[in-house]
This record gives sequence, structure tokens and C-alpha cells, in this order.
Amino acid sequence: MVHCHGKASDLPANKQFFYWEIVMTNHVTRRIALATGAAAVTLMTVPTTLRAQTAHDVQMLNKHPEDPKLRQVFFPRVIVVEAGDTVNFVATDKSHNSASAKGMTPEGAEDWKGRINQDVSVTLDTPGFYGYACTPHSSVGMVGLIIVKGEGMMANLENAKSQKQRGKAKQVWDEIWAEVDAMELPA
Ligand SMILES: [Cu+2]
Repeated sequence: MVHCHGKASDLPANKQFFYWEIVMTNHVTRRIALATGAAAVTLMTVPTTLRAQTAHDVQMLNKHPEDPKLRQVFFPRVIVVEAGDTVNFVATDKSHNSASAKGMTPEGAEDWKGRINQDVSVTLDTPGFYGYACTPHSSVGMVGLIIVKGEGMMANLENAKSQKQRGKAKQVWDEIWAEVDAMELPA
């Protein structure tokens, strides 16, 4: 619940819009609470159409920022987003790209293939597991995973896990799947 002190007219002109935004957000939240009969309203119960889309950055790096021994990495390597969110792959360092990994995109969703040295943005509407890799560095383990939450999200997990991986990429995927297995996901 957001509490507002003072009247709108007390605020300087450039704060008025923000004030009304708070009031309106509060209204919408309360209406949803009434409609669902839920005591506590979480993001999960808010229809996507009412939720602002969120953008997430994944950097393409030569060195992991916290562990410089790790070379050629996506950071963060695993992210969890909501359906309709956008992920921006940022070409912070040179000679990388982001491209869907074979067999690791949910059914009905589109693959992507970014160009080397260029940022690429993907908007993910279909829940599920999206594996991707840097084309020149896949074999040295420059791979990552986006998990899009929502109805049917578990449908392609086993298929994504069963893709054949080699060398360092296999080691990194094993680490990623262990991370996924430790998450609280729907059955
Ligand atoms: Cu790379």
C-alpha cells in the first residue's frame, strides 16, 4: 500500500505526474485484490497486460567481473524473467554474439542470432527455457540460459537438457542445470 502525504496541489508542477501515477497504481492494485479475492497480491496474479515490461541486460564479456579466471562469459549467465520481458545482450567486450542454441528454444518461440560485436535485444513472450551461446566461444563454455516464467514453462526443459554438448560447454551446461534443479519451479 502506498501512502501519499499532502495534496497534489502542494507539490511542484514536475512532481504532479508522479503523484497521480502513485494514486493510479494504488487503485489498480486494489481493484485486482478485490477481483481475485486474494488477501495478498503478488506479481504472479497480475495479468501481463497490467504489468510493465521489464528489460534485463546480459553482458558479453572477456572476463567474469567477480572471477577473472573465468574467460568468455555471459553475465549474468542465468536469468529468470516474466513473459513479455526483453533481454538486451550488450556487446561490452569485442568478438562476441548471442545466438539460440540448437534445440533449446520452447516450441512456438523464435530463435535469434545476433551479429558479432553488436548488441541484440530479444522479447520473450513464450514461457520456457531458452539456451543460447556465443557462436565463436560456445566450445569454450560461453553459453547461457533465460528462464521465462508462466503457464507451460516446464514443457521444453527435458528437451533442452538432453541436447548433446561437448567439452567446456558440457561442463558449463551441467553447472547451469544444477542451478535450475535447485530452483523452486512448478512441477
Ligand atoms: Cu564470445
